[in-house]
Amino acid sequence: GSIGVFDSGIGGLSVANAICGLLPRESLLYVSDNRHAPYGARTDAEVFDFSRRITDFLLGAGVKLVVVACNTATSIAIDGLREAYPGVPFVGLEPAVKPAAGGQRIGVMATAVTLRSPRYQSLKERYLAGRPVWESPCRGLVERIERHGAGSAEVRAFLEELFAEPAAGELDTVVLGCTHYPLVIADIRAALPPGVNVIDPSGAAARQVQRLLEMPGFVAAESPAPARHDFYGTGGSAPLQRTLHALPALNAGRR
Ligand code: DGN
Repeated sequence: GSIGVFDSGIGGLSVANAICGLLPRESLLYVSDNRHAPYGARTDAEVFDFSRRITDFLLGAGVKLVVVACNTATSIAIDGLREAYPGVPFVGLEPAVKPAAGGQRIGVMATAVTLRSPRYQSLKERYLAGRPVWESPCRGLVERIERHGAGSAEVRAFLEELFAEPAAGELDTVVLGCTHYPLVIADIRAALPPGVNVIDPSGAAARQVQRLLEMPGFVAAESPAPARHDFYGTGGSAPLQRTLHALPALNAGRR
């Protein structure tokens, strides 16, 4: 079986790319639910329903593990998914608050849904209690990344303006709490002063997948077979196509 990965759009490709870098023999099946994006603008019930339908599709295609490569869907749906699919291993994505704890002036970029979710609130309580944290729902950034991609004038202008907010002044640590943001990490770094610690959780998520696959019951991918990477977009594939060009490792296994 392959590894199932889904997001509301192309954001989860940042996670898929990290998985592929760490586990190059594993095949991937990726779903971009761009017909229903952005999830940040949906009700909790809708996000849960989309997540269930995608999980059904992935399991029907024989995946051995499901990566919820979307902070928004994780914060709303992962508990319900684990309950609804007993025995299916799920890996979720959450704002990497713990590794940010060493910072003095911490910023968290995530969707509004993630920022107000009890899961994020309790992570913050646990690791950053009493510290001032600058939070931005980055309204419109996911759409700009989907539409225009990394390095575009639209994304760059958005980030310049975002970090020019007085409240964002002198950040030394920035948490990427939405899987779309690592796709534009170079633009984020360019918009910040040098030396800011930008935390991308996709490597940690990939290691979590690796740990799960090492547990008894999983069959390791066979070495001679080349890994296969399949991508579906529920609302068309243009953003996927464009983004995959920039991710050669994923592109190489594309069928
Ligand atoms: N990529 C999703 C996340 O990590 O939260 C958000 C995209 C969206 O639908 N707003």
